[in-house]
Amino acid sequence: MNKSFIAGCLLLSSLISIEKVSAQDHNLKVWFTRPARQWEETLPLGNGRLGMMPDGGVQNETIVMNDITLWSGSPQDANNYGAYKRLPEVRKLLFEGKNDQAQEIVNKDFICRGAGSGNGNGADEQFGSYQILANLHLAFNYLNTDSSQRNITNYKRTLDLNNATATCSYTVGDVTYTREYFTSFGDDVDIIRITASKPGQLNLSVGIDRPERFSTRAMANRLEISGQLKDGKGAGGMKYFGIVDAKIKDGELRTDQNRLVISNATEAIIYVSAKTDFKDKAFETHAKNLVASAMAKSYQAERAAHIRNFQKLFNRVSVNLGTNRSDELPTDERLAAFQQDPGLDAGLPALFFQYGRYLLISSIRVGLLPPNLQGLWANQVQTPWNSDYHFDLNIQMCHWPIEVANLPELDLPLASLVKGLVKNGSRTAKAYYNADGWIAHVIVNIWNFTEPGEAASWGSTKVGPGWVCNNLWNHYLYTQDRHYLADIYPVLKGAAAFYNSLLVKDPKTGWMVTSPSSSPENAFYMPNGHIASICIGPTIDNQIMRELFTNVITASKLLGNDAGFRLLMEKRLTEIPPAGRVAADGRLMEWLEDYKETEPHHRHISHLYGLYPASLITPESTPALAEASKKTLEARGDDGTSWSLAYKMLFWSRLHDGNRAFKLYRDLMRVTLKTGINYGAGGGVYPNLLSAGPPFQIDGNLGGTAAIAEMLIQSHAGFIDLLPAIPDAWKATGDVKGLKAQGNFTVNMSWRDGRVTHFEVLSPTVKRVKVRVNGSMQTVTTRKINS
Ligand code: FUC
Repeated sequence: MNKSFIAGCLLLSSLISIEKVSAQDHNLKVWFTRPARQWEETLPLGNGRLGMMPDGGVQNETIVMNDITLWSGSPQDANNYGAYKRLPEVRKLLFEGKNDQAQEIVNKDFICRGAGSGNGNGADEQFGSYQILANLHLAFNYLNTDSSQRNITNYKRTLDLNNATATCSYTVGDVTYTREYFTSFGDDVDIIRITASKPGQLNLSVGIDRPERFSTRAMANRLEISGQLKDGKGAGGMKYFGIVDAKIKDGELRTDQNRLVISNATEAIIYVSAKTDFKDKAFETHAKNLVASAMAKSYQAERAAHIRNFQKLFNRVSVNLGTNRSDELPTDERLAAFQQDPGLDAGLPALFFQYGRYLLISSIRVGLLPPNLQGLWANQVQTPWNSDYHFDLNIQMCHWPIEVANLPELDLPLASLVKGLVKNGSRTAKAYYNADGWIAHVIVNIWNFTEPGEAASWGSTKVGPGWVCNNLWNHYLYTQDRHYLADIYPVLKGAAAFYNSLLVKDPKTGWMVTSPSSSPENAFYMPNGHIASICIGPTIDNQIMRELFTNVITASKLLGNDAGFRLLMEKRLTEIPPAGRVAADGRLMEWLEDYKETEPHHRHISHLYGLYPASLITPESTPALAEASKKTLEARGDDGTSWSLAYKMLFWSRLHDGNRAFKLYRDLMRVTLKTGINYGAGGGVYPNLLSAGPPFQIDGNLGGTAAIAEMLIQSHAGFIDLLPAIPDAWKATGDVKGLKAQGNFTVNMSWRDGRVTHFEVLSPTVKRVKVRVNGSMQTVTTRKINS
């Protein structure tokens, strides 16, 4: 058979599968038959800057509004400049095995000055907190309806992922009311259209407020809200400004006190525009211009522009994992049914996967900020952990699905954030470690905070620069964009230079190891029974350096620069510890010494960094380390916070155990309504499918999305692996279109009984690429696409 004939068959088969997929995709809905009882049941809308979460209340509706730039706090210098002088002392104690004494010094001198994150409650400190922008209140009355008929029927509340629009409808008496909400990807405003099925039946008032630091005023039939947050220094911090305006059909629009009052209308379209002064001195004018521009268009034109722009990204990928008989169930009931029999609803994981893509598009705008711990959705002034950028896993996990899920441009705001940290991070590197390069420790905010946190046990971890460089590098691996590589090279080099400066020679092993360091958030028993976190050469540092130094070498060769630094990196690779070592009990060692951990089921499993996101450990290239990784996971146990469940799904996918990954996915789909901070077992999702640590953290959604992709396709080991970890539950039949593989390849495939029946690989120029299909390695020719 000649090649073009094969390509033709593949093309035809993929076209057939595309049709099947799009039929399936119409069902991408999260929906309920009652209003939300708490925020965690509301529906998230977002356009990368603005967010909106309507609760669908019939009498009173609260819509939580957000702007991703709205932070309290301010830039600061909390470095302890003398710290590095105590390094020799700390290092000596660590070499002598006196980790607890070393930790005392770290706890005193190697932390930030001042309040730091405020123990995760930094809203009033200089660190600040990401905050709610406002609550929009809609109060309805149904006066025209006879009170005996005021029962509510046909209630339905839906988020449709296909068009990034929420709706809510219900019937009161003989009038059906419909609300449609979207955060426009057109004119960058929030829009709510409310209609009554009979003329003149719409009566409502609209108000806007926030828990603190605001004033509202009504003028010319519109509302304005404005205020200034705390900067943590006793002066004024970030300013914000918002407008609520409306267009009505029939009836009357007026203002009363600080509310818009709409009477006897048939339709009302409410526009909310908001801006902050984050990098925008003319924010008030810009907010006004946005609302004017949106209101000058017809509702249908604005809605069409919104959907068109959203779908440019969203429609790149289709996923069908088999039967989804539960589409007809409201999402809360569907989640309950899934726990009973997860095999019956392959539509839920497909929905969850696309929900992750939807959340990424909705919470990231190119040119602005990466998603924070809650994406951009927050209903408090003091959000959990300040909703900051946690650099010891969380921010990185949020970016893991981006490339494989074919949304590469959404990786760029993280690269910008990291580039913006280099200046402060270099100052911090000098202050604490007299080091070259840059470091950001665990807690990072929009004010470029790079200092350690306020306690040694969690706040002085050093994985941040290397781990985030893994994300930056990943964008290059998938896109092959040389300009981008040249742009981020100084960031990668600066991170590598930092680790290089932190190395000392361990007299016991002869290896060059980081000192002082720690394995993120975990602690161990010393031989004397004392507990410590501070150590030398934790496994994750060794893995991160091995990966980062290798990437810097590769980049410098590709870019033809820095031969001297490259030589140093090559030398270091021969001097640092290996990517993993196996302990007497068969597990991968978390530390250089075989310490016993204080929490055997700890949520972080940082020493498996080499398995995911790095590719240092694979079942094929390092079978012994892969086996030790399995033992490690078994000992750690399956339970944990939502992000920990998602991470374990990823690990098992890399170990090619699809059923175990699927079991963890089922655990991740456990419903909770709890909101208190949890560090242990019991993570899951809220009824609206947002991940519950608890509290709501978006990392569990995005980590879970990455894991579902990882079960279907992998490309980290030098070839494209199709269905590397497909669970029994998805084997019967399925197809995907548009997933990406490293090397800028796009993959379409379908399968039956767990075996790939058709596939094709596309790329901008025709290439030969290795693909593992149904267990056998093939070299295939790609089909050319424009991209
Ligand atoms: C790390 C994790 C916690 C939580 C916090 C935001 O500290 O250990 O579980 O996710 O980040």
